Amino acid sequence: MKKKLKNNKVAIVMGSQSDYSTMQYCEQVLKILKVKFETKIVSAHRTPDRMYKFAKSAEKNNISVIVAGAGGSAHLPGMIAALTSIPVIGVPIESKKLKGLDSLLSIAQMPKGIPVGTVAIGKDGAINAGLFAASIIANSNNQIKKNLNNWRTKQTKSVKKKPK
Ligand code: RP5
Repeated sequence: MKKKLKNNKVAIVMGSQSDYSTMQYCEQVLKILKVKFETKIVSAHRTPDRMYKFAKSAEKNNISVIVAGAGGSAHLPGMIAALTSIPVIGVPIESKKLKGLDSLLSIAQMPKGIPVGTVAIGKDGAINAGLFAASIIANSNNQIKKNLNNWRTKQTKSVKKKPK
């Protein structure tokens, strides 16, 4: 069955305002690739009702991919993934005490049954989450596929043959 074109939106969520300095890089990538997105603060432990409502209504709100950034004992991506079958990409936020290793392990080490795609800790992860989300959308949207391929071609061309 062909996916309806309107199902092309990415939701970027994060556990705290403090995560935005990292998650803004995901927004930047989606803007460049002209992927529609919405951004929200949704915390699994501080606003559990908001998280539940967000995840349960994501499909009817035409969300096709969820990017969830969280730090510390980062259960947000896994909790959202448990509430919806929309693909969830988790971005481990760099935590102060353990430098994000705690976030990475709690997102990546999901027990079998509920998968969460996991990217690198911090800015690189947020950028790759945007690219990953765009590549999922590109499966059913030729324009986004074109934008993504152009972006990659540009990246390839920007690599010099010799160091200065
Ligand atoms: C998590 O706790 C958030 O994802 C954030 O990374 C971490 C710390 O939050 P704040 O204390 O900075 O609000 O919920």
